[in-house]
Amino acid sequence: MQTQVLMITIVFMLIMAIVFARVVRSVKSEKPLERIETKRRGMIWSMLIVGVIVSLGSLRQWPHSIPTAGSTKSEIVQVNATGAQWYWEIDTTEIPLGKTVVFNVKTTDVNHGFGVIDANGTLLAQTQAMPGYTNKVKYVFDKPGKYRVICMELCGTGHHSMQDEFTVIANTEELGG
Ligand SMILES: [Cu+2]
Repeated sequence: MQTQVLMITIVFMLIMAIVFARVVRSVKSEKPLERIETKRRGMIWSMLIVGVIVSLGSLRQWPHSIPTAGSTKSEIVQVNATGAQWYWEIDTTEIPLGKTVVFNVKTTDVNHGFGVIDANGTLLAQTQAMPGYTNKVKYVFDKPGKYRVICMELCGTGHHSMQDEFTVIANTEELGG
C-alpha cells in the first residue's frame, strides 16, 4: 500500500511540475492577457478534477480494516494485558501464528502505552492503557519467535523496566487452548 501511495504521489507531483512549467512558459510568452486567463482557469479546473478523482480513488479504502487472516470469531485469540507501575501482566506467554489476536489492554493505576515489538525492535501494534477503560488492539503475527511488550508512555521512575515477552508459536496444537 505504501508503494502505491508513493507512486500516486510521484505521478501527481510530475503532473503538477508539468502544469507549473507550462504556466511559467505561457506567462513568459507575450500572449494577450485574456488568453492566458482562460488557459489558467482551464488548468485550475482540470487540476481540481484530477485532484478529486485521485482523492476519491485513493482514499476510498481508508481507513484500513485490520487484517483478520480469515479468522472466525471463535478463532480469535483473546489476550489480556494489564499495565501497572512498573510491569506488564499478560495472561499468556504463547500466542499462535497466523491467527487474529486481540489484546485487551488495561491499567491498574496510571496511563501506560502498550506496545508490541519484534526481535528487531520494530513496533507492530500499540494502544493506550487508560484507567477505567479496556482498549483493544488486533494483530496477526506472521513470524514465529519472541516478541516483547514495552511501555510507550513515561509513567514514572520504573518506566524503562516495564517489559514483558511472549512467544509466537507456529504449531498451535502445542497450546493448551
Ligand atoms: Cu510506562
